[in-house]
Amino acid sequence: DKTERTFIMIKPDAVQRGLVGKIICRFEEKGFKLVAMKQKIGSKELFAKHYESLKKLKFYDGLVAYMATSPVVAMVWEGLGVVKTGRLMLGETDPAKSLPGTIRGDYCIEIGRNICHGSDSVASANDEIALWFDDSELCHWTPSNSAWIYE
Ligand code: YYY
Ligand code: MG
Repeated sequence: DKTERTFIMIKPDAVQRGLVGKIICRFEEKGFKLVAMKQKIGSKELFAKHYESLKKLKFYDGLVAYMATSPVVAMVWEGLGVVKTGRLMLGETDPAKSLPGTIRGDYCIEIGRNICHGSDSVASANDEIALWFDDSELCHWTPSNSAWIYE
């Protein structure tokens, strides 16, 4: 339903490259609702948990170290089908396989510098939102344009 939520993170490379506004803009213009947002330098412990499901993979240690080097922007977006649509908007994990028009297809080149994260299922979205945000940080609000986005 319309209250489905996803966790979207603007990674250190995108913050350093000044792409924060452009990435936020994609989700805003689509019509999704911003529920929470913060910039933060995450600890290695936080990223170790965030990427726990990838622990056995060879790039895991480097990924965790890299993500903790510089600020990220963590966000919660809400809307109908936002988990799946959010992933489509991001593109493929490998920017080289991402179509133009997707965020990764338009703004990056290498898999290890793919500028954004998006939850891959409703269950992982809920886990990631709980890892990154307190309930008190999630805004309960009704955008004034809701009736013009949903019929
Ligand atoms: O969900 P998504 O970010 O698209 O990919 P994951 O398979 O969850 O991997 C997380 C993250 O790890 C990916 O965005 C870049 C990095 N990574 C990598 O550096 N090298 C790989 N071969 C695969 C993933
Ligand atoms: Mg993933």
